[in-house]
Amino acid sequence: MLTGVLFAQDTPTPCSPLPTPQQVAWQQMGTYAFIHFGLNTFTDQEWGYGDVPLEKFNPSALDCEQWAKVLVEAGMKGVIFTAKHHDGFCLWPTKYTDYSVRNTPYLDGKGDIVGQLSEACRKYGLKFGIYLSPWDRHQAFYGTSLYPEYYILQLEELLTNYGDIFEIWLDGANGGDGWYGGANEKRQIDRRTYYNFPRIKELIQRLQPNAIIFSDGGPGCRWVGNEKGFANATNWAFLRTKEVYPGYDKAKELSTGHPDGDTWVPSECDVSIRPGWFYHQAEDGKVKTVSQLMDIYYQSVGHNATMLLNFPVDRRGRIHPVDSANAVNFHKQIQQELGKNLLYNKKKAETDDDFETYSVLQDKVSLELQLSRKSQVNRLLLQEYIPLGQRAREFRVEYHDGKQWQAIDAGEPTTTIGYKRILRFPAVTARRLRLTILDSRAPVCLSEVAAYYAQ
Ligand code: FUL
Repeated sequence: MLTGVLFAQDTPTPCSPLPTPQQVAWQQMGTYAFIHFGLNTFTDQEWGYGDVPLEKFNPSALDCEQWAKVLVEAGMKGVIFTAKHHDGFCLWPTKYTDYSVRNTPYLDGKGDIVGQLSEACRKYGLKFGIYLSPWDRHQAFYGTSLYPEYYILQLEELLTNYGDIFEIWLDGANGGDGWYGGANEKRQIDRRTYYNFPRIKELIQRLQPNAIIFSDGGPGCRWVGNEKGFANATNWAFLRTKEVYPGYDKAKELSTGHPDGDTWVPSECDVSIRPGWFYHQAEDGKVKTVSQLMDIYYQSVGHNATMLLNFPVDRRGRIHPVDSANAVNFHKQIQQELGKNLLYNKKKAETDDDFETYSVLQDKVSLELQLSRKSQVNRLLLQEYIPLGQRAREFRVEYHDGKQWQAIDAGEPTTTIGYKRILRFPAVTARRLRLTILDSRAPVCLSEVAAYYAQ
């Protein structure tokens, strides 16, 4: 029954807030990697205090191409690298501090790991991003008006010398205490104002206009409010941005977003493949399994977010074999589970596997979907054409059991869709499925709907 379904030529009015073209391209990446590596790797720490001697940094077999090859095989579309973590140690030979790779034994101080990784990314077709910790437990002048100047200069180096940057990660963490040039004390800053985020944003937009700026409140994308890798089933790509700042005290809200938000700030789910962000030998037996990674995938990418999967590079300077095996098998499992779309039909906008074409669904009018043959089905993927906004508030999916329509119970609320929503449910056997939008902000532009049988 196609009544009430309009076609692409009747272009619907956009429904604000809307994403920028850069945000749409970013969202389409789906999965990309984080790499945490630095002095902490050699001291078994997560948050270095800022006083670790530089002699400690000496990876024996560092190979950024090995990282890139593993990440490509694991289906990652880019990588964000900890150029500087909270301990203040810089993995590129910055002009602005001695506390960098330039003064370590690694390659007699000639190394530049930001450079080596950005080149490997170019060679293997990965996008490259930067994590530059605002909190710095090394510098004596952290907390004074000098530090924000230092931060801007470092950012400028990173944004100028290493090619295209797809994302800049502005971490909201600040635990207060640190070495601070030997002061060994606690320093509190005003998280809302100290770093002068409007100036940082202006610099990034000037030097790397396509870069997505991550922070608790965006503006490019937002933290999802936890480090477990999941977004809520109900997940809006909107925030009331004026309320949210890096270090936001109501982080739980970020897993759902603000349904009445005024700005497009989609969520990113950051999670480590191990318990820690940095490498610890004691965690070699605690690498997330394929099935754990799949759960995360369905609750991040499948919940209208992206998945930022961290790889703690080990003391040799390599991704550990267990991490790479699990990540590569995870990618194979996604391809196996979501490989063959049983609804594929190139004559219909919503099943032609082309994001740019869509059908417009009015509330409470059912869209019937014909499978290529009677089959078992246990996954359903839905996509809204987000350049026109995120619209669905609630929907229902059903299958025809030969006699009547039966509800499909996905075990979670079928509320928002957004860029991508994937439902998992116990297998049903059907030839026909039915989708009904029950409530929406405006008629839903359904870019794709796909059904799969994951074995
Ligand atoms: C947090 C940091 O404190 C962790 O060390 C890690 O870098 C994580 C991705 O972000 O805020």
